[in-house]
Amino acid sequence: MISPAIEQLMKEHEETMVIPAENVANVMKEHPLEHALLLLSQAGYSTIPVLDKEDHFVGLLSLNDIVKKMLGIDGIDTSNLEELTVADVMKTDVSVMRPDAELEDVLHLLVDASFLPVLDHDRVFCGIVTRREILKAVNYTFHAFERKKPEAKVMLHANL
Ligand code: 2BA
Repeated sequence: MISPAIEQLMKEHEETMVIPAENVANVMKEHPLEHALLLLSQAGYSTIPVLDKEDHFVGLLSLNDIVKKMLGIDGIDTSNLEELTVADVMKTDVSVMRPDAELEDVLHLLVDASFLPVLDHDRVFCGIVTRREILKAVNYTFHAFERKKPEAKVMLHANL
């Protein structure tokens, strides 16, 4: 269990921990793979969320998944992408989180995933929590804990 004093300090970063949906690059599952390749390259990220027309999260698309489909016997062949859509190559077995997820669970999941899609109870995509934002909050917490030590200790004792 994470100590309440530490959790309280981490919560001071709560607002910036989630990158809201409107700032997250995404693709539609119906997009042709060629178009998705263009979007991914322009966004500059290695993996981005896949949504349906109602903004439900349906999976993740990575550059690696597309490149694998482009590999022919004679090397790279983009014509292999013509017949395929994002839905044909996206990963659907993905760790996700709710907006009110426990910090401890989020930290555990971010050991293996570089970001977690945040979904509401209808699986509508709300944004992502990235390792980077969490590490920034952890960094802040380590420094703030030292500065606020007496205050934090009182909290720790009060919650024991
Ligand atoms: P990657 O694309 O593999 O990026 C790994 C790390 O490289 C990122 O970690 C970030 O620190 C840096 N980075 C890559 N592209 C960047 C860019 N265009 N601008 C600024 N920094 C960039 P995190 O920030 O922890 O992100 C973890 C993963 O979350 C990223 O992995 C990407 O798959 C996804 N991601 C992050 N922000 C995103 C966004 N706005 N839209 C879509 N996906 C995003």
